[in-house]
Amino acid sequence: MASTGATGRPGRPDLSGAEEQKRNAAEAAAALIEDGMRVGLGTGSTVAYLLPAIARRGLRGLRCAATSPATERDATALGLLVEPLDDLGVLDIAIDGADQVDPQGWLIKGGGGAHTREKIVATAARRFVAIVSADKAVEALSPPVPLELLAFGVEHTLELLAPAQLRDAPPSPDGNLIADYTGPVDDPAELAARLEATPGLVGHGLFEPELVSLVVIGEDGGVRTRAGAKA
Ligand code: DER
Repeated sequence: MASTGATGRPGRPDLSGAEEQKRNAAEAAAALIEDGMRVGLGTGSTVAYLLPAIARRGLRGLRCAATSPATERDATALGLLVEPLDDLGVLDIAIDGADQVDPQGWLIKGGGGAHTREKIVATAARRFVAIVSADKAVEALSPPVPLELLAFGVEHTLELLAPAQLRDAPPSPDGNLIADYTGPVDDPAELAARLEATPGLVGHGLFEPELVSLVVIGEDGGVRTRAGAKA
């Protein structure tokens, strides 16, 4: 018989600390989804709680776009309909984890290397909701900032982006290399502009506040939310 633990709910085991907080944030965000919505699904360990939370709701007519092959596989296994982003048009909502969230609403994403597709999906959605455990809410952003780089001329690109180094990670699903910028992140807007002006950069993990509609921060026993700058 499945253990219910102190939660008293079958299939919902007791968790503690950051894992419980991730689950609380994910379940609160899953509650924002309604029948018939077009939904962007992020990638990572917090989204691993989101996918079953969405599936459990038994909503009708959901159409989802995934930000990674892993999410597509996991969502499909849970019975969610996953389609190419370009078949869905504008998404109603996208929900994803983050590595850091600062008080101004900037995010750093890409710990799992999926940040380029994640930013495309976040931008394709009317509402983008970030779900994080409480430790991800920081006073100031700090390195690393994940990067995705074209393989062509990558040593030259890394010099332009210095300090930056390739990550020991597989290429992205789009065949690009994953790297990290390791310098200061004192002015995220200035750094984002510098990264975007560098030839060879495909994507970076700084998400500006204007991309984010809501941040759901999981806590022990609940969540708190912060409105983002995107209406
Ligand atoms: O790799 C990513 O971009 C993830 O979304 C990351 O930002 C959050 O991953 P986590 O939920 O495993 O911490």
